[in-house]
Amino acid sequence: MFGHNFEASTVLLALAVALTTAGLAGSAAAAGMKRTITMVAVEPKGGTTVDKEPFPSTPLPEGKGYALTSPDANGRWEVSTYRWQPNQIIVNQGDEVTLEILGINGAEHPATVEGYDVSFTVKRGELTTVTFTADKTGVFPFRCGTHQPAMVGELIVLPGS
Ligand SMILES: [Cu+2]
Repeated sequence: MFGHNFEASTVLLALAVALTTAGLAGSAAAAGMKRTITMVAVEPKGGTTVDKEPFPSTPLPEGKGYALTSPDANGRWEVSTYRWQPNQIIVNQGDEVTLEILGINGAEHPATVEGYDVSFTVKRGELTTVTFTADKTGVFPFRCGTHQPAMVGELIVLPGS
C-alpha cells in the first residue's frame, strides 16, 4: 500500500517537473530572451617606416572605411580601418535585443540595421543603447554610413525552436 502510493507520487512529481521544465523552455522560446550585447566602435591602426617595410603599392578600397597615409618626412606610413566589435551578433528569433555601443574612435557612426527598422548614431565617448525585438530570421547587415566599405557587421537571427 505504502509502496504503491510512493511510486504514484514519485511519478506525479517527475511529471510535474517535466511539465514545468517544458513550460519554462516553451515560454522562453515563445516570448524570447532579453539579450544585452556590449559593443565598441573602434579604429585599429598600424604603421612603420619605409626603411623597414616599403609603402604598399596596392591601394585600399575607396571610402572612409580604410585609410593608408603616405610616408611622412620621417618615412613613417600608417594604415587604419573602422570596425564594430563584435561585428557578428547572434540571437534567437523572438529575443529582445539590446545593443550597448561605446564610441571610442571616430566622431560619430550613423548606422542602420538593414531589413529591420532600426537606426542609431554612435558618438565618441557616449554609450548608445538600441533595443529591438528580433522577429525576423536571417542575416541582416548593419553598416556605418560614414566608414564604408569596412565598417559593416551582421545581425544573425536564428529560427526559434
Ligand atoms: Cu563609422
